[in-house]
Amino acid sequence: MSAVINHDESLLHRHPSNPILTRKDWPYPINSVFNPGATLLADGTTLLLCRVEDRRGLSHLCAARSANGVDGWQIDPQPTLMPNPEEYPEELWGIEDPRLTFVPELQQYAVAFTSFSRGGPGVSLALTKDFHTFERYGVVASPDDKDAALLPYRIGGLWALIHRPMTSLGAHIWISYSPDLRHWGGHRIMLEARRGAWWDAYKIGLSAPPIETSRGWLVIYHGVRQTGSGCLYRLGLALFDHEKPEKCLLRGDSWMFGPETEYEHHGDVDNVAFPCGFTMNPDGDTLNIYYGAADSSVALARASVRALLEWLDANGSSERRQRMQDR
Ligand code: BMA
Repeated sequence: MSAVINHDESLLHRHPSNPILTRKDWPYPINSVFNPGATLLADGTTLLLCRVEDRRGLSHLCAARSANGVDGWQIDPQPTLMPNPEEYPEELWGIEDPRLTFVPELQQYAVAFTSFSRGGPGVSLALTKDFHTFERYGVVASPDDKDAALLPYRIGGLWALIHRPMTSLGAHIWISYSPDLRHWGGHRIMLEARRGAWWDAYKIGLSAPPIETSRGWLVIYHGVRQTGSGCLYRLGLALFDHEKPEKCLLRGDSWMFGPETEYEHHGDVDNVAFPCGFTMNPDGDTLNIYYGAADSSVALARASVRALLEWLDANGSSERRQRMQDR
C-alpha cells in the first residue's frame, strides 16, 4: 500500500459555477446533456461536443462554444451531428460520448464516438475541420466496444486508437493500430481492470483522450465499482510510455476523483463523474476537465499536470507491483 491515500479535492478542483451546462440551457427540448468531448479551436474558443439525450432516450451530438470555457455558451440551435441509421445502421439507437483529437497531419479533428444499435455499443470515427460538416469513417471497432480516442499522431508510422472492448477477459483498455484509420490491428491490452475489492475492479475505460506530457501519456480513466445500490464511477490516473503507449509506467492505487456533490450524486444515473475531454491553458499545465455528472449535466474541474504527475509518483505502482497486487 502507498503511504498517501487519495485527496481528490487537492487534485481536481470543481468550478464554483458547476454544473456549467444543463438541459435548461438548451435551445431545443432535450432530456439531458453530458459527457462532452472538448477542444480549443484555433482562435482560443472552447468547443464542447456534448452528448445530448432527447426525449425518446436516443443521443446525438451538439456543439457549444464559449470564449472562456466556463460560461457565455453559444449552443448550436439544431443538433450538430445526428445519428444517420439509413447510411450507418450502427447508429440506430444514437451516438454517444465523443472524444476529440486534433490531428496536425490531417489538419482536422478526429471524433471517436459510441454508435449504439442492435449489436450493442461500437466505436465509430469521423473527421471534421469545423464541427459543421463531418466525414464519417463508420465503425472502426465492432460491438461491444466504447470509450475510444485517437492519438494525435502516428506511432511508428501507424495511427493508434485507444478503446474498451468487452471480451471474455473482462472490460480492459486496449490499443489498436492502423495505417489508414480504416483497417485496425496490432491489438494489445493497455490497462486491465483490477480484481476483487479494488475500486476499479469491475470495468475500466478511457476518460478524456491521453494528455501528452514530458514523461509520457497521462491517462485519466474511469473505474466502475458495482455496489448494492448500483454502479459507482470514479477516476484514476496512469502514465504510459510515449513511444510505446501500451506500456504502463505508473498506475495510481487509489482513485483521485469521484462523485461527491449533489449534481454528481443525483441525476438520471446516480454517482457518475464521466469526463470525455479536456483543454489545456496557455500555461501548458492547467487542465480544464469537462465531465458528465450523473448522466444529466456538464461540469468542469481544473487540475495541474505537474500535480497529477507528483501524485502518481507518490501513489502509483509500477507494472510489476500492480501484478503483485492482483494475485
Ligand atoms: C457508461 C457510458 C456512459 C455513461 C455511464 C454511466 O457505460 O454509457 O455514457 O455516462 O455508463 O451511465
